[in-house]
Amino acid sequence: MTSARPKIDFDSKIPNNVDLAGDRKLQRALERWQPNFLDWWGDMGPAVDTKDVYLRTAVDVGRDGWAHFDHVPMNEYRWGVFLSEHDPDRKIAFGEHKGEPVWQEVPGEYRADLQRLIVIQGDTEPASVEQQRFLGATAPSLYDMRNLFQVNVEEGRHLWAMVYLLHAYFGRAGREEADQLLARNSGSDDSPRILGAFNEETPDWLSFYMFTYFTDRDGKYQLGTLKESGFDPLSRTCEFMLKEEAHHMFVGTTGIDRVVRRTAELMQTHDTEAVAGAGGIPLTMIQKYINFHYTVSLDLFGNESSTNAANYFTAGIKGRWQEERRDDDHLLADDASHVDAFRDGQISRNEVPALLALNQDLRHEYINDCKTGLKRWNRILAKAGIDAELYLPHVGFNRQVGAFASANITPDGKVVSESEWNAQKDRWLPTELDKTHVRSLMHPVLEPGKIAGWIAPPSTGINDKPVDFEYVHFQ
Ligand code: BYC
Ligand code: FE
Ligand code: FE
Repeated sequence: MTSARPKIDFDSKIPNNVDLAGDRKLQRALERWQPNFLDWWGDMGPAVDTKDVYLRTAVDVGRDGWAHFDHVPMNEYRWGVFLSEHDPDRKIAFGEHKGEPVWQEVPGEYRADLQRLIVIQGDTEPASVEQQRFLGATAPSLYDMRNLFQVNVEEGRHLWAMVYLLHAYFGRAGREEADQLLARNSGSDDSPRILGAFNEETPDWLSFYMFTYFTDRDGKYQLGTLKESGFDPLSRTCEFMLKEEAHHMFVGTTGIDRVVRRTAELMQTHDTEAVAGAGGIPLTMIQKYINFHYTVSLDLFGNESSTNAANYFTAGIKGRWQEERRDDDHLLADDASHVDAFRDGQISRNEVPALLALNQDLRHEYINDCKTGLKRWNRILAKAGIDAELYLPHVGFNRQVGAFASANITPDGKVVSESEWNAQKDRWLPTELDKTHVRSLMHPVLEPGKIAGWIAPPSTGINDKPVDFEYVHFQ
């Protein structure tokens, strides 16, 4: 078996390994979209003026050595189209086309569904850049500022990844959708982003770390299911995106590590839980931020019982997390499963056909992964001799989508009346006062190696550079 690795063409306007130069019509269409992207980046992307930033750029799609690090001016970042290696023997792993060769073109009967999935995926990428637009102005260190911008340029590239698919495979309708991806904006009244979490604000760095921990992790799981797709270009695109995604989650995980570590230090030094006065973020506030970001991210998995998800699976266009490692028939036509439900004011479960339960299946994988972070943070607290634990709230808490959307459930899983929920919610979710406190700590620290007082320094730098490396240069 040969596995062809198309060479990356870096000389053309749009770096790519999809032989754009061999399809002049497509190349011209994407080159027409490119200035619109750059205008959008200028208007909605990072608002801080920098000379250059120590960024990683994708230069290959293989396992090793796929990235190159250097200082580059942000608007000269080489956003490109990179698909992972082509496997000519790849077969569809699930659904009614199981065992058939994967598709290199869009099957007519799945066109609308595939386009919808690609548009939803594509919509989240620029949304996150918009949400994070102003964070650079209050970065706790140059190291963190660099990580923010790395995440931003890569989310921009993920937009390119979806726009390429829309242009290459969905004709005029795809080109129109590609334009719409730049026309909707996070939080806009008239044309908001499609999914709830992407219209929320990311106004401070605690929110940013929570977002990259919890919401980028939804990205990891959704991309993981699209990587299974029978539509091979989508699969290969997502496989490569997942490589970049790992860093986004690293930023979230270690960011929260460092906030928790600093809070623990301040608690010890001042011998109190009330570290706000000492310039820290109290554990109770960190918990409220976890509660918020975790629950809006749970909503991103859709309804517990979903015919959309069943149809995607049966069609072979969206699989399960690690489909090929599942020990079943990959058809699920005869299987049953349980999904969360809320009935007669009680948390309960419904038995449904397994095909309908795929959103919940993915949410379940996601929740287990989220737990690893809580373990880490609680280990940091335990090591510091602090007798308190952070936790994930009950799956029904604060939900706007799915079975629990109409329920009032406390973080520890108790059903309460609406008035009780309202009376207590300030104990569970960030209040204006909490947000004001966190915002009040957000002052930029621009000296190499220095760090803001509310967060511990990172343990290592990026790409073997020291922590005090000049990750960002200013004009
Ligand atoms: N907000 O049958 P259901 C990322 C809608 S993140 C608003 O359960 P389905 C990233 C739903 O659209 C990954 N609406 O839906 C992270 C449907 O509408 P229609 C993004 C919602 O289709 C950080 C209706 O409710 N990628 O990459 O099974 C930074 C019925 O619901 C929401 C994807 O999501 C919501 N939260 O599941 C940067 C992958 N939830 O058709 C990037 C593609 C549901 O009735 N998307 N609805 O009008 C999908 O696979 C699915 O569309 C969803 C929803 C999982 C989102
Ligand atoms: Fe992304
Ligand atoms: Fe991401």
